[in-house]
Amino acid sequence: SSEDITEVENYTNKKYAEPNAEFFGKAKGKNIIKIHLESFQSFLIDFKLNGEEVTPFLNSLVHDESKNFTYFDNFFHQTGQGKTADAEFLLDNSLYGTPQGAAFVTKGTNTYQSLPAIMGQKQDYTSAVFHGDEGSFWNRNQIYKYLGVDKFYDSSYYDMSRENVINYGLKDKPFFKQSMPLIETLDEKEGPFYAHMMTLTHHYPFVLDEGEESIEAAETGDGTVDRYFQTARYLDESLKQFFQDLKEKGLYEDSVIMIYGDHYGISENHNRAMKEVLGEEITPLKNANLQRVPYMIRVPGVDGQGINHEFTGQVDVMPTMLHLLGIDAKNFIQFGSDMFSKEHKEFVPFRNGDFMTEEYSYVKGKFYDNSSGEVIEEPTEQMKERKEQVHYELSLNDEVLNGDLLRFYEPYEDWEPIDASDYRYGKAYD
Ligand code: GP9
Ligand code: MN
Repeated sequence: SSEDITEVENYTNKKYAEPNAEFFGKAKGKNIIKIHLESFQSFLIDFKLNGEEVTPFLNSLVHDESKNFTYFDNFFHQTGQGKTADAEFLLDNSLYGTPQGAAFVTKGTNTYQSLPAIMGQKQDYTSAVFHGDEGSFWNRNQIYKYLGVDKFYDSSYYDMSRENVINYGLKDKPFFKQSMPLIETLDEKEGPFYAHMMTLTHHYPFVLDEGEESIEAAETGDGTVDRYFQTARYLDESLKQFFQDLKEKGLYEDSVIMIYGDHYGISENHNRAMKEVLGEEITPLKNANLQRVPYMIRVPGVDGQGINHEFTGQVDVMPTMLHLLGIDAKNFIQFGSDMFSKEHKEFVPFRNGDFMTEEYSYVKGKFYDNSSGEVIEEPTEQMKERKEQVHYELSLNDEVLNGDLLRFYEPYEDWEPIDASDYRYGKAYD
């Protein structure tokens, strides 16, 4: 009911963080290109296998100041069973997925006040998702209509010949190549675009066709872990090529480029091999630390910060984007807050109720001191309160989703509720 949404609103209002004037409105009117790194964990950044960098291109974005990226090295995924779909959901709604299953599927017809719709209504953006898999996977071709995504370029738009496809779908290199003309079509439309590029090759079980690997596999004897580095390099090379193509088409300089990892690629079933690769025991705390995924962003005309150490998560991306666009996040129901804000709160909930902070972590029922790695036998009141808060935040989130509570909420006066029937996907409607 509307009373329930008031309780949620009271909470999200308190979590809201004021924009940072240095960034507010700096992305307004610019094209936004958002790149999804499938199964990419942050430990790959700067990682050397046999003395060689695994992802030299991404590393260059992190370290080359002239490239003007800001890299958040304490950014965590917050996904649950919905994996990729949860990451998409978190980034465009600042809501967590459901504790079980995938909100994309089970909450696929709820009312949302999501980023693509807001950008469309307020600033005339055309939003589009690019993905070389069938449109029905994760219920995308339905829920995107409820999120106000204007265009969905699924596998029917790509040349899915055998040599172009592996594992779940289109390989990343042909994916980015073939996406270029589609992006150019978007660029011809009036108003800026918000393009979401979803990669796929660096996905379990991390396979490439013969001759497509540029580095040797690791040698732990655990094939999943061993191949993980090779597909990561393949993804890295595909990005390098994509950036070059964007530059050639004149689409790089004035576009916001944002890159994020969706979730882990290596599960706890591979702790033995991971210990070998990282040279340390994979304890529950270490595993929680391994849930870092990359987040990097470049906003034309704004100096990159290099490496930003703030503790942040996927739920924080939408309010960050709103502020970059010059839209105050204040009146929206959002569980995250602006990552560039000086008021951003440094705790990152995981979907299972665990959470990370700068000094300590709560993992599988225990508090840990981050610097010593030791269990904190007597947590402080403040720590216990934080744990309760995380629990409360997640329960409010679930109320929003289960009660479809955004039906009862109007973020601003002339907000037009998203009407799914306004959206149609497929070449027939282009
Ligand atoms: C499939 C792709 C994979 O289209 O997004 O999803 P995941 O298995 O990572 O959730
Ligand atoms: Mn995924």
